[in-house]
Amino acid sequence: MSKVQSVIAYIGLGSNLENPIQQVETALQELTELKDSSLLVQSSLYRTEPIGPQHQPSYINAVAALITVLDAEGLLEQLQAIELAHRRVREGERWGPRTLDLDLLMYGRATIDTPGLQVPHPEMANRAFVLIPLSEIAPIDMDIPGMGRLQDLLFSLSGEGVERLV
Ligand code: A4P
Ligand code: MG
Repeated sequence: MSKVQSVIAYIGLGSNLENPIQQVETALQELTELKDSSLLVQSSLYRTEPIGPQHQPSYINAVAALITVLDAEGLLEQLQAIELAHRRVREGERWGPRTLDLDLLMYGRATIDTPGLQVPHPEMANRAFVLIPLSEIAPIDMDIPGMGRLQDLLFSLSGEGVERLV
């Protein structure tokens, strides 16, 4: 029998429409039911100021870690199916409001650069709404391929506009 190769993947969750707290909590529940995967740990929820167009509601963000035997493309497919189930319509302006956005932030130590999938997520190093929840659940000195250590990225970032919900 061949050995199963499991991978740890980090998922970013975001919502700013139609009861965002519930959208994110439901999505976390759905991640626990993902095939060939198990949810290891999830961060707190955060209320965050929008990046991009400012004329949109604040977001609820969180980050989760999964252990999975899906390949990266298969995992993205599963994440998009959850987005669809949250009735997300994918045609608004770039970085505009959404009921649910699931980003594949990291897939083990892989670097992927195809038209449909870039990993690590190209914007994650610039985003406090990703790095702050990530630092709750990942080793603080984790190296993010091509981007640097989590602690250094956090240090050069303002945490303004990111408030942890209790
Ligand atoms: N895609 C490529 N790489 C990935 C990846 N690593 N994870 C492709 C997920 N998808 C990936 O995504 C468009 C295409 O990206 C997908 O079809 C997939 O093949 P999308 O989710 O439809 O588009 P999008 O989310 O509108 O665009 P983008 O550039 O991914 O936006 P982001 O980066 O997700 O940012 N402000 C706050 N405070 N909090 C937020 O969560 N989110 C955004 C959206 C803007 N401002 C925000 C927040
Ligand atoms: Mg996205």
